[in-house]
Amino acid sequence: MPIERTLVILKPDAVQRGLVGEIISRFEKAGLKIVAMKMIKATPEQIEKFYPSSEEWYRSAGSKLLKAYQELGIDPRSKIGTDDPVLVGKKIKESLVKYMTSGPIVILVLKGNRAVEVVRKLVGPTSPHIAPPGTIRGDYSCDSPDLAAEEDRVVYNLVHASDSVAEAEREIRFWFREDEILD
Ligand code: YYY
Ligand code: MG
Repeated sequence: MPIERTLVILKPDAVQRGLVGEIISRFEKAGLKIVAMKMIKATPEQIEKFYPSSEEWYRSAGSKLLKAYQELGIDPRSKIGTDDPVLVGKKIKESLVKYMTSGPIVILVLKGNRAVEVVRKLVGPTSPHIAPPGTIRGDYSCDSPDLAAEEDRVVYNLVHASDSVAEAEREIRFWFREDEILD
């Protein structure tokens, strides 16, 4: 069945910059249906639990940042004090907690044909400076990992989107009761 549900979070920078309508509109125009939505100010405990604390997640996020530094010609040790992917991933998670709790967020469940993959495509790659024009991150941000590191934070990339069908179901259950999701 190609009909899927996926979880999207409009992060504090999207809300603060007044981009909520603009971003939701892109998902709607692509044919996805909003089946649940709420606005909250997340607690550090919620964000800590929402992003996995597994070595696999740390390594994946850390490796992505190390690759970005390499492409930008930057020595990771000068920016974040280590080049160990797992340690870098742990630092990313700490900064993510600060970022995601810095203001209100909007959480949505979107439903549609191959929703997980389609939403990731509309959102674009993690770093806005690489995200192509036409993607949400590419069109509304030019942040990059080197700039973020100068200011001791993660990249402000406006949107979270689930990256697999299994993760999407876990993430949806994390924020919504089944009776809060419409069909
Ligand atoms: O799925 P996506 O949001 O594109 O990236 P993840 O690897 O899941 O990381 C989650 C979150 O962490 C990312 O949106 C910003 C921050 N981050 C970062 O600033 N730099 C990285 N190299 C990896 C992650
Ligand atoms: Mg992710």
